[in-house]
Amino acid sequence: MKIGIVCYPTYGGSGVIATELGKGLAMRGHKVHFITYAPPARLEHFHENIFYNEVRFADYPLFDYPPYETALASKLVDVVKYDKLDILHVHYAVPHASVAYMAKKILLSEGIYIPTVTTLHGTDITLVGKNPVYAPVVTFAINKSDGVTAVSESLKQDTYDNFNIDRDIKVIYNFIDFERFKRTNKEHFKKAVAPLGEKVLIHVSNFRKVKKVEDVVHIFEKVVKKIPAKLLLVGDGPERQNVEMLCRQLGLCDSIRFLGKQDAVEELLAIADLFIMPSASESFGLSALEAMACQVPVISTNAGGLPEVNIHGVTGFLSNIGDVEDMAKNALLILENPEIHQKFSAAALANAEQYSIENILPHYEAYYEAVISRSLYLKP
Ligand code: GMT
Repeated sequence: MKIGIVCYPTYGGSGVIATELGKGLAMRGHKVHFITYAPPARLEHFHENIFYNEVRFADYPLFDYPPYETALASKLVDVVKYDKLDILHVHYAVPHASVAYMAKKILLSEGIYIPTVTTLHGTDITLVGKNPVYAPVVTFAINKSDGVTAVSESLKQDTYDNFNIDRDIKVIYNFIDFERFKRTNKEHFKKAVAPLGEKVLIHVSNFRKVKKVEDVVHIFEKVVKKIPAKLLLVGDGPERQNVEMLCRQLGLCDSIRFLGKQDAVEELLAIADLFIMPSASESFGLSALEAMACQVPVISTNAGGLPEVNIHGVTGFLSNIGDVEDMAKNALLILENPEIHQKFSAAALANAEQYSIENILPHYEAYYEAVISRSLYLKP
């Protein structure tokens, strides 16, 4: 198949999944065209089946904001037409689903039918998309996609609860490349971070409010009162400064390291004893899955799709949003008991294995084929 992939090229989970999906499809012989405004963060290497089409903006003094949607729709029309794509897969509904619809209509006026698939990732539904500022367009565009997928059962339900959706949504879970995310021996690195054998807690996110990074610090404060520990905070975003201030107020600066955005997250996970994800909303929790693949148990909230990924009492523990007391208690239970830790680490890996790219990617291929054959009769 010739597949067009639209996503945000930044560090967000939707961009990661879209890019890894495209890379995986290219390895399986499909031609994959990424159509984004910058090279996707995880698109590091050349592959003969991968093509990168940059969306360019024509600036004009009248514009306070460059018209991203118009530029993207025009680029989609161009790529679909000249590279003869079979299907267009857009990730994150806002604004990609409505842009795909616009491109589809333009192409139809020229006698070309391009089937579109929209993958709902999380905040496009739970936060941004349901805002009345965007909701009518998001609802319309989801209903007009030829195929719609969501990354968890919880997100599928949230979509039905928040929007007037009259079509089926297929759940295709996030996935992981075990070639990359696996526990490796990084003892030298662990010694540098935790020279006295302290336990290493880790949090990875884009530091948006929804991630509740301040709760990570509060949990850590309770843990470090009981056992020697260090906290690694990986990622960057709008809340970072507030979190830094909180660490200073609590006098924890010596025990907490802000590492900023990191490419080789798996190397950091390889020295971690526990992953903390206290999100207020999380459709799936890809970074928790990455941790589990590296045999790191997870302390998380029970928000959104997290209970589908982090199995309570097996791969980690779930608590109510904001219940830092409970999350700290659970963290200590795992960290203070080597046998429990070992059991949870093994279970984390075992549970993560069902989400391997080898297991999940064929679901996307089959879904594309179904969508394409369903829309054959729509071809002009
Ligand atoms: O919140 C992020 O890390 C980014 C965000 C996105 O859409 O780019 O991630 C969402 O999509 C990921 C991939 O499907 C999911 O694993 C995350 O759980 C989801 N984030 C939220 O729902 C807050």
